[in-house]
Amino acid sequence: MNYNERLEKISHQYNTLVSKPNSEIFSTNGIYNRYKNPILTRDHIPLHWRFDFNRATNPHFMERIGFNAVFNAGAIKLNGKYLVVARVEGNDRKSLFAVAESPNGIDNFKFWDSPVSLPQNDDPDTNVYDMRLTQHDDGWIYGVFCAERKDPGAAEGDTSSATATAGITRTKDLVSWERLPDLKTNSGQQRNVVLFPHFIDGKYAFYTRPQDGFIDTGKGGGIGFGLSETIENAYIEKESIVDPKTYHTIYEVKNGQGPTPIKTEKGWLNLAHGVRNTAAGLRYTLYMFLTHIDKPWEIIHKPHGHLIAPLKEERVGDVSNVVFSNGWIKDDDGKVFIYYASSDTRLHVATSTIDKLLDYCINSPEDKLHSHCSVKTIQALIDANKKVTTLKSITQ
Ligand code: M1P
Repeated sequence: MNYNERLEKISHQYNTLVSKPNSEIFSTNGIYNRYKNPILTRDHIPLHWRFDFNRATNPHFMERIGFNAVFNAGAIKLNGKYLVVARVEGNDRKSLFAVAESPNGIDNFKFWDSPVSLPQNDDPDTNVYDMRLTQHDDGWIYGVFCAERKDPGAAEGDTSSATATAGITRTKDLVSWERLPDLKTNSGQQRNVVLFPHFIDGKYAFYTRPQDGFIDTGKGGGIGFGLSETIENAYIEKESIVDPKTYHTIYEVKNGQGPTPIKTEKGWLNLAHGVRNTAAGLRYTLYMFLTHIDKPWEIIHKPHGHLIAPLKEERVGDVSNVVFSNGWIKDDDGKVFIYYASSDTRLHVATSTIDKLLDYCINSPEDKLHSHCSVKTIQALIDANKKVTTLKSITQ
């Protein structure tokens, strides 16, 4: 194929993909609906980020800059548009942030003209990812993300060890970003840090995830909570654990807060990821809990197990058996758009409502941590159902 033929074919494929309608899939669990197509993949990356369109310098119309994946995205609704700040990973393994916009939250996501140009501090980061967006009481939209650097204490020849800290940036429009110093805590490292939207006792409040190492949380772990006097030099002296990692649960190895919690009349809805080990490696699933309206560090309801686990094609990707979420949007009518990524490869949406998610959190049984207790919970439902006429009518 010559330059013109390739240009025409690739442009046609791209335009078809980014304007493809999405459709809701029937949900047997009734809690949320998945959608037929991922909302963003590496093929959604604009062609002018990838190809040199100059015929003289690129006569074969070849791709010059390759992208590997689009996944874990922060989300916000601004001026009527559904916006995600996605983790875009290049073929060079570097992640960056890029804003994509949709008119309805479920399809037609298109990246803005350029990726986010994130300012650097005195100690430049090597890699950045997983931004959580928080519209704060102070008037700014904050992006808190993982900033990764080579471990300065790594032994000679160790070219893998890294450190993770929480980077902080703020904006009013997702176009211009101001970089603030990274969060300081007394834990070894931090990932999955989320800024709470309100001041607590006049202080900035963060969900944290203290960890001893870059991947292993060690004696740290669990979703933590702590306060900082200022955001310009954020420092948390003391973290308390809101939701600890726990033996024989879906968050046995580690867990992390997902997006900024959503305020409801009955408390704060929280979405988090839990990680357990298997013979096939780590398995990441998403779970929920409800926290006290005035004490967002106190769990008041927590359903057993996962809400979303990798399903069918979601199970396979660069890091298989993973679902991860760091963004959701609540609409004025109570609809909730949950943006979740599968296997560190692509981004999806699932929809629900505040009513359904509250019902799920409040009325699903909790994990009683033993098989024999699970049997009792199931038997209680069976016994109750025996008295219900709808069950009688379908089993006759
Ligand atoms: O690869 C799965 C996820 O691993 C990390 O999450 P956590 O710190 O909880 O292990 C992150 O790198 C995340 O981006 C990634 O999706």
